[in-house]
Amino acid sequence: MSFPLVALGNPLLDLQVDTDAAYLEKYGLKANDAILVEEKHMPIFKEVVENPNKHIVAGGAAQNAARGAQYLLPENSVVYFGSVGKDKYSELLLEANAKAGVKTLYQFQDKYETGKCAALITGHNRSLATDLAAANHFTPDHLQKPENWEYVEKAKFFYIGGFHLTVSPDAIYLLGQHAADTNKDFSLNLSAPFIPEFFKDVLDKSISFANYVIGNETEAAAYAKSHGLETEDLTEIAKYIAKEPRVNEKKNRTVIITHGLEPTITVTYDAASGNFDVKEIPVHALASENIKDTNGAGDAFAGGLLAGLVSGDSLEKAVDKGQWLAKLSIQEVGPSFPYPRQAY
Ligand code: 26A
Repeated sequence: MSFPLVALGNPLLDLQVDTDAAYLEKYGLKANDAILVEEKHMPIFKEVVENPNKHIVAGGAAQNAARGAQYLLPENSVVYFGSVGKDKYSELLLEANAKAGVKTLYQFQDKYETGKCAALITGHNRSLATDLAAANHFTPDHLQKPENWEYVEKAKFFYIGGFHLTVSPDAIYLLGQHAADTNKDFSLNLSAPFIPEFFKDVLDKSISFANYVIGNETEAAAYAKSHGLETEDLTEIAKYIAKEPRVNEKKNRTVIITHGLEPTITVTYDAASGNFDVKEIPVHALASENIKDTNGAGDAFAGGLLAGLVSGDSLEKAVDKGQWLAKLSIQEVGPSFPYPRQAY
């Protein structure tokens, strides 16, 4: 029982439904985006629940990645932290994590319901509208409880969902400082354009602890904009992120940017030599007719990548595991993986 990987994020239940452009427009949503809901979006949840064609599946970006990483890793490899309500929704999430083999260490809230995300699918796009509810009330003292901190101390690798930047920066810094002090790996996902756009300072501080930063092309573009970079070139943006200050100067930083069906870009900045190592790694394309939906594709990529990195694979192989797992996940409904387990 070693549990090398500890992940932190917002546990959510996904209420997924196929819809159309008119419905998204009615609520001012973009086809491919992730937002936190405002009052005007609240009817969406009732409307999705009442839809006979809805799917209710375990979600939460980092939780999906945790299940994904455990899919490829030996038993008892992944621990997940987040905050939920004491309700049937959290029971469902616990069940999904148990099935995937993820050890779940939730903080339970008395006064709030488990968070939910309306995953509105149009073609190969997904619009995610989230009501964090209990997930918004995670506090760092939950990590510090001796029975939980034990897992932090045992871990070798941390993964933070960027979405959690809106919830508990102090929990992220606590894990980041621990990783820096003990020379462990610390990874962070940018998660959505609104994170670099509206949480720039928290993001910069979180990145200072990270030796792996993961994102996609729209998140990289939002990062470039919020940091005043005069480039839209993904490799240049990745170089900038890779070179930002590091708390743990013993580890170089690698930035991994996915780009749909275009090759994944990785940039590692070697601080000692001042050189950048740039790689382009092809994706595992899937015939369009075999795609069920892309909800959770990025999380599956992150999960496979983490599994590879935790196992000590080369960066190329770890990225390939990410591509492989993303390809499996987009053939399932929602952020899910096929069972019985397939071998990489
Ligand atoms: C704070 N927000 C907006 C969120 C999320 C989120 N996970 C954490 N925090 N908004 C959407 N998701 C999750 O992203 C997955 C797809 O990548 C959804 O629950 C969905 O499973």
